[in-house]
Amino acid sequence: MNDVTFAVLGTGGIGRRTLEVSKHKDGLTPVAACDRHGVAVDHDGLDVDELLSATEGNIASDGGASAVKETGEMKGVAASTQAVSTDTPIDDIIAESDDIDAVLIALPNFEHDFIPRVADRFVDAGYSGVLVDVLKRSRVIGMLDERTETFEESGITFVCGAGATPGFLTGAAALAAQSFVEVDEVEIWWGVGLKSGYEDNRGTVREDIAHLPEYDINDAREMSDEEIAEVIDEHDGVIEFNDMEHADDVLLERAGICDAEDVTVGGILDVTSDEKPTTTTVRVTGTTFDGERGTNTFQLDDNTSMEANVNGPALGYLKSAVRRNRAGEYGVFGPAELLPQF
Ligand code: IKT
Repeated sequence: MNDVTFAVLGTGGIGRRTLEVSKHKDGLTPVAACDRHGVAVDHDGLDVDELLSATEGNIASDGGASAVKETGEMKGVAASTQAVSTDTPIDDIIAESDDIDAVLIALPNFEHDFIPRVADRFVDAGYSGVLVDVLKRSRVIGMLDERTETFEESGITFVCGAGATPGFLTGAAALAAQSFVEVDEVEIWWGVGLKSGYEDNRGTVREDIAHLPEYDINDAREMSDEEIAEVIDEHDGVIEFNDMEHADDVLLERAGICDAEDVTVGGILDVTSDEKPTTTTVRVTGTTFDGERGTNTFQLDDNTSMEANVNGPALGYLKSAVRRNRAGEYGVFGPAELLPQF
């Protein structure tokens, strides 16, 4: 497992931080990255520092899906000396994908079927390997499940929801559930402080706003940066989310741990501070074989950043999926079914 090559689709907060985290991981070589207007490929390994400094501070508010600012000056990946401008970035990566073990899809998913459709393009091109996404919404998992047979025939191992939540925290819930023979409730409660990280993570914030009761995913996609800023101001920079449609529920259900309706996800986002406004906690309540009722609790340290807690696991699940793929295991997997590799 010391020879895993991977590509990143999207160089917003998640795409770029994944590249950065991979520098600290043994045996993971990033060989391709793209955004809407540029693609960089080097099968011997990208120069991550150069790519990061070229893209740092110039991503667009859609989280890296776009790369041209109002000035018309080329920004994003196209600004890297390793990159070329392109109108077909995903196809360009697909064309190079024969030698790529895994592809991390780090694109905003404002249209629910967007990630499944990206997967279809890899299938149509004959790709066999690993696809990993960090999607959030419960309803997308069914769309991927429908493709299970196709992925199996293609030799694709697809890991869905491999960020923090769903992802890391779903996996933690699956471990915490092992004490019980009956799980009654899973509560996931996250805290994110994003003062200095706000610019980098505007795509994630936009996705979060779609979870507020007054908005939906279409509103969030269409809103201007100013309108997003107004929503944040209306909440004095601290927004609480309850009953988020996060795929942790269906991912825990499909792993046989509990019913989807017994899972709740919520949290607090504070863009006025880098401190977490609340401790990220997973509480799993259930009954043991010998009749005791209890709650197992898993907490993240307040000092570990969202970037660390999303991108470490995303790469951990990617490595795990490559191992499965090499062993001939194909289809759709969730984070409650795989233990991420370190
Ligand atoms: C995600 O990207 O996984 C979801 C985001 C929450 C991250 C929780 C991180 C918790 C922590 O670092 O303590 C959010 C819903 N966009």
